[in-house]
Amino acid sequence: MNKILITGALGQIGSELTMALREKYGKNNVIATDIREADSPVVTQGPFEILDVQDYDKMLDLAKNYEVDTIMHLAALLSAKAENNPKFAWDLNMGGLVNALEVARELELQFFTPSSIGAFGPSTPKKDTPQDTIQRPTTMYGVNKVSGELLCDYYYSRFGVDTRGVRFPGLISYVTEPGGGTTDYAVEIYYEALKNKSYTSYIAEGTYMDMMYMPDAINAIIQLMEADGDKLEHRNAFNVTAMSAAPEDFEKAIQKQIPDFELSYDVDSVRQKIADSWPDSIDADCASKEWGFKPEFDIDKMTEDMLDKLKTKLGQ
Ligand code: AKB
Repeated sequence: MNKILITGALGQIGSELTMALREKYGKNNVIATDIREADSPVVTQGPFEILDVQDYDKMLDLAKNYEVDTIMHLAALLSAKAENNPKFAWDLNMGGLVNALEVARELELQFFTPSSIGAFGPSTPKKDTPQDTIQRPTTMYGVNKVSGELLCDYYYSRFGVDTRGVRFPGLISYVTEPGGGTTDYAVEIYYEALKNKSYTSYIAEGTYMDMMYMPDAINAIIQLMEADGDKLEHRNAFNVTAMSAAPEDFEKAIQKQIPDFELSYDVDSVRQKIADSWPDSIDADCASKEWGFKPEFDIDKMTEDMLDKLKTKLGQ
């Protein structure tokens, strides 16, 4: 991995991954692309191009012109948004993925794309969900993610494309807010804790989902991409997680820093149904064994850092 093209670079993962990769591989070696421009260092501090991932010809041209050897495909609609617009989600999530895989096949590039805990469904074992298990998701996002995992495996076995990926849990970060996910409450809660000392959760008490702090997610991507391919058995959809948490766990962790913080609930049935169909806790053993995955942040360490960084961001 020397020269990298990123799609969806202004999204929640992309905006931090782009900057981390530029730091490590040199700013001119990381070409950020997104469907829109924004006032962001991703756009101003290195190569940036407008790209709609449904435009195969432009994606191929950019990859050729910049002579990249790796493509990281991040552009996608998240779970709640996909559920509101399933046909568009299929077109964007699957159309974009197949275009990116085709570019990787054509130019012999290394390839990364994230899957998600959304690739599991109600018939999946809920606790310590194994790496290889039943995957019958009941959301459009989940259908996209399972299809994507299979498609990446197919491009590896059929065409020899070096495809790699992880199943991300909810990702928590202070840089860019997620948009349209089910786990977004776990980011909003920190903003509201600082602004109002209170938060109303759209996810019910006692609903456990896996979560991870963004620095651990960025390290996981880089570590997996740099791992010895011969040692990878699973390649495309490694379970990764740092914690299994419910809203009241965030409440307790925040109260250690802001004692008068209050949590209340006003459950959103659409997102609650999605959350209820996902595992409570996944098992990341294969990622640890095959490429040394080891997250650094638990909920308390993450909360301390998150509140600290957000205070600066919000000018408090
Ligand atoms: C979402 O909630 O849709 C994402 C995910 C877990 O894939 N954060």
